[in-house]
Amino acid sequence: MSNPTSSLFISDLHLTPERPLPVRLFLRFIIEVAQNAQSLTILGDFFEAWVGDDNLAEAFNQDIASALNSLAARGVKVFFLPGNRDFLVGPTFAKAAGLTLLPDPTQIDLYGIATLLAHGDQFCTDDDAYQAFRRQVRDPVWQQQFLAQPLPQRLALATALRERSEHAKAGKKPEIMDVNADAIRSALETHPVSRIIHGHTHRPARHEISVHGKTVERWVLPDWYESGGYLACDERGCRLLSFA
Ligand code: LP5
Ligand code: MN
Repeated sequence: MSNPTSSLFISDLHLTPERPLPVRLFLRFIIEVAQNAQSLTILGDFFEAWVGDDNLAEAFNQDIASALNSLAARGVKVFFLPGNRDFLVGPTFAKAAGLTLLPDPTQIDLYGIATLLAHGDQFCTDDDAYQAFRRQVRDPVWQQQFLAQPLPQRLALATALRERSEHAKAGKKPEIMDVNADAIRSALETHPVSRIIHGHTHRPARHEISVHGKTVERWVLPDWYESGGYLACDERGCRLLSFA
């Protein structure tokens, strides 16, 4: 389902030259699906790790930015809401890729339905170690200090952090890495929407929540490790579709 009146949502591709399958899938997805849509919104963790826009010097990142730019050139609007891997994406990348950056979360009107877009990590409030880490790396002063370090040092730090993260996750119960129901309800108090779309947990599904007697649908996007997938929305509603 992709036509000039549908809006597509993807997340958690974790693109890196070290994992060619998702890269190939994404480049095909652009030509076969996204090119024919009205918009493509990336809900974070598009890159395996983004250590600063000066890393656009790397050919791989240039190629990805150009691929995204081809959509803008065809009139497809592209939006990017960052995740926990690529929250340092900035205006230089946005310009190179022809896209618009969105804050996390962002409320939109999607074919008349108030919809909240988020990466999803902020809802995983049972994961205390992660939330403490998140507070540290989202601090603007900390980010400035990080970005002031030479690029090779930042890349090495990101690799070390990825390893620590994988090690830490292996020792966590799966349920603490899912969203917390109260965190979702609290987001719905601030943003009284009828639909939430997010990624991060890699647990693609459609959930229904009842809030003050109103039904809210929560769509969770898939990752792209073994096959791709996306949410396609139009005036009739949303559907999760796979792309292999
Ligand atoms: O990413 P994913 O899905 O595997 O796991 C996340 C949480 N992990 C992270 C870390 C990222 O994977 C690494 C990001 C690297 C790129 C960023 C570059 C720019 C910043 C560079 C900073 C040096 O987000 C993981 C969650 C999981 O989601 C599920 O929700 O559990 O959280 C963790 O694993 C965090 C650990 O529990 C705690 C980590 C402590 C590390 C402390 C080091 C602090 C030192 C920082 C400065 C060197
Ligand atoms: Mn994530």
